[in-house]
Amino acid sequence: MNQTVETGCPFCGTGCALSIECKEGAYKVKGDKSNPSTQGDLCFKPIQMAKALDANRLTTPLYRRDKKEPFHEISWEDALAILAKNISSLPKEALYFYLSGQLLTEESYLFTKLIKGHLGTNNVDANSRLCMATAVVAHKMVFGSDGAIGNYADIDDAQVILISGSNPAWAHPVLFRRILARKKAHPKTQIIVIDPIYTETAQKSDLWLGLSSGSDTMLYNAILGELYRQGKCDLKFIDRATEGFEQTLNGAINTPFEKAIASCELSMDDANRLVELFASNQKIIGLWCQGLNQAADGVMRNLGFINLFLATGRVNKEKGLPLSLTGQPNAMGGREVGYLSNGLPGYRDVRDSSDREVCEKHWNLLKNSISPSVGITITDAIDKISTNDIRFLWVTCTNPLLTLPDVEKTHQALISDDLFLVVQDCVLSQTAQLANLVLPTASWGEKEGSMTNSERFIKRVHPFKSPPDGAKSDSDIVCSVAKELGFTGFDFTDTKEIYDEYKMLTKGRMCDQSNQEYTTLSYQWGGERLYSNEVFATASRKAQFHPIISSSPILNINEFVLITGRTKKQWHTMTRTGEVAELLKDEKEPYLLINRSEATAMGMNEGDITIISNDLGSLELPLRFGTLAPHHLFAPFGYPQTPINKLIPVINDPFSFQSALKSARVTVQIKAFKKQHPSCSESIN
Ligand SMILES: Nc1nc2c(c(=O)[nH]1)N[C@H]1C(S)=C(S)[C@@H](COP(=O)(O)OP(=O)(O)OC[C@H]3O[C@@H](n4cnc5c(=O)[nH]c(N)nc54)[C@H](O)[C@@H]3O)O[C@H]1N2
Ligand SMILES: Nc1nc2c(c(=O)[nH]1)N[C@H]1C(S)=C(S)[C@@H](COP(=O)(O)OP(=O)(O)OC[C@H]3O[C@@H](n4cnc5c(=O)[nH]c(N)nc54)[C@H](O)[C@@H]3O)O[C@H]1N2
Ligand code: SF4
Ligand SMILES: [Mo]
Repeated sequence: MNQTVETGCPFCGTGCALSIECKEGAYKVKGDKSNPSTQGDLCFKPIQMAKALDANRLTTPLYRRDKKEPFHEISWEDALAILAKNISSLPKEALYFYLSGQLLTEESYLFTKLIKGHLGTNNVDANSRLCMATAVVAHKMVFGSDGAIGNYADIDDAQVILISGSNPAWAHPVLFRRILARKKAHPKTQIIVIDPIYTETAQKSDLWLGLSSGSDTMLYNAILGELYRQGKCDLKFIDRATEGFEQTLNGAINTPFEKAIASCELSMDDANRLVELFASNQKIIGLWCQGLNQAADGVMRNLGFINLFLATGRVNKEKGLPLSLTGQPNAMGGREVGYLSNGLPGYRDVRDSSDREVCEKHWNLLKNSISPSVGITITDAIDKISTNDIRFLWVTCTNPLLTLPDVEKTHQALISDDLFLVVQDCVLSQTAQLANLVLPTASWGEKEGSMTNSERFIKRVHPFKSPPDGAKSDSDIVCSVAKELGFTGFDFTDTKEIYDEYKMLTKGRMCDQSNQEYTTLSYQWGGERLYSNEVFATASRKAQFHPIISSSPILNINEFVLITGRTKKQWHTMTRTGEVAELLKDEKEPYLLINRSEATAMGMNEGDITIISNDLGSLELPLRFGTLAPHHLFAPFGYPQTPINKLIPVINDPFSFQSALKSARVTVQIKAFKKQHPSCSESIN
């Protein structure tokens, strides 16, 4: 078909709207200039991805009863019957479902309706547990509801752009371009980066605070205490619109400023600069992502960061605000439909009886069909597979073998003879390779639906090509299985009908979109900013300060902090972007980033093969030099041949149950010198 199709990018949470020119089976990807959120900008990932949409695609369901046997191809009819039989033959407590922020809203909604409504279990989680769970909890604690409070336009007139634990130059490129555009238009704009690594974002900033990993809470407490000492907190705003300041401050001023800053391994000049900026009247927009979310004290890091904005009256257009960056393209939509183990559509909660009742009525279910108990999280589910309490796992649009902490533990659970593993994916991912049943899906460019981006902007996605013969859309699969199980309420003729059913569950809720027309859907729920009237979604209608418990990480002698994160061109476990030559340029091989001086002191050089290890195991990686805080290393986690999560223990934040995936303690030693190493050309092992 020769035509132009409006759709959305399937990669990061920036959520760019795209316009695809289709001509004789080739796709030219451009930005959709008519979209108010991303204004026609885009990066190279979707442009290049469009060249390899058909690479390695699954086209028929695969099945084996015994995981040690090879797969054989089966019909969809048989696949659905096998799936339904396995679901109905087990008690609902033994079922578990694992979804993804890369699914479309309609798909996540259907799964939620099937699992929480019809099957009556909340044993469902999404990879948002590894990504945004911490930010969700922090938003609820401070503002009373999930939902990022600001919008991208706040970048355009910000005087200070404070980025902590986020590398948007790689992970949110279009947003980063918007930041650089602001700087270009107003050179006095200050870009400040708090990150143990001198990332590309830090390299383009005005000030890099290369703090020691894990010292964020110490830093934010220290800045808060110093602002107070200098009389620079906005006491009128604090009094008028917030609660909990005094208690929070008491904790923050405990440690003397100099001592706290020294323990973050930062200079007093840099810390004072941060205090000065918060003390000024300048508009500050604060952006953060996984450097604050994926930690054992992730919620505390989020709260500590947000406290600085609350304390200086920064929750508005004039003085700025904190804006949490979302990772996946539709993690926001998934949160709105309530796909995490405690949620229900419209930001509802399974623990609330009226929330349950509304959904039960909407779904024509009997009262008490929805369970009031919060389901277990994915890392708990992995434990419960090992103890045989979970015996069925259906994984959709995520590759947990490589992305959950402790790969060996996950592997042992997934290969268990007693677990029936279903994987729904468009390619044979590493997780799919361990399954009993593989369901081939349509993918980006082949599906109809909607997505919400990081600034709460909802847009439609449309197909611009047909899926390979034999692949079904995720929505289709859920509806077919539901019908096979004998449930009614899954007879939709198109995704409009699904959305129209879902949107009524948002009526009167924070994420209200009930008046929106599907065909013209292009809408920022909540308006430009949330809470601009200083009325918050908490019980008292006031924003809540929370005291921060600081924790300083302690390293043993010879230990390093291994930071894990992304590469610039690849997407997570590379199942799709790994098929595109242009996106593999400079990123074909995994690597370990180290400070040159530390490597030299250990007799290592660039290109040498190192062994990094800890209690969980070891991995071999070639060395690259970079600039990091002392005793820090970095390795990208997505390379299947060197699964970094082999070295990440399961340690979860106690409030969000998000895993501390951002770092692990390791030692590093040399395995082999690079071949052309001038002093030694042979392997020492
Ligand atoms: N190219 C590309 N883009 C992506 C993705 C991808 O796979 N590839 N994935 C998307 C997804 S799902 C997500 S969640 C986002 C993630 O986006 P980001 O969070 O920006 O990316 P990360 O690389 O995970 O880590 C961010 C930064 O946190 C820093 N950090 C580590 N420890 C600390 C600490 O203790 N304190 C502070 N302040 N910083 C710390 C790291 O050094 C790193 O630079 O990216 C999205 N965009
Ligand atoms: N150490 C460490 N670990 C991490 C992180 C980290 O920073 N450090 N980050 C965490 C974060 S923030 C995230 S978001 C996760 C990401 O982790 P995952 O979601 O597990 O990783 P992906 O590679 O994005 O997996 C997506 C899967 O969906 C498939 N897929 C693509 N399109 C479709 C579709 O339309 N339908 C279906 N059914 N399948 C499809 C792809 O082929 C792929 O197998 O990783 C987490 N793990
Ligand atoms: S910035 Fe993110 S959403 Fe926009 S085109 Fe790039 S990957 Fe896609
Ligand atoms: Mo993520």
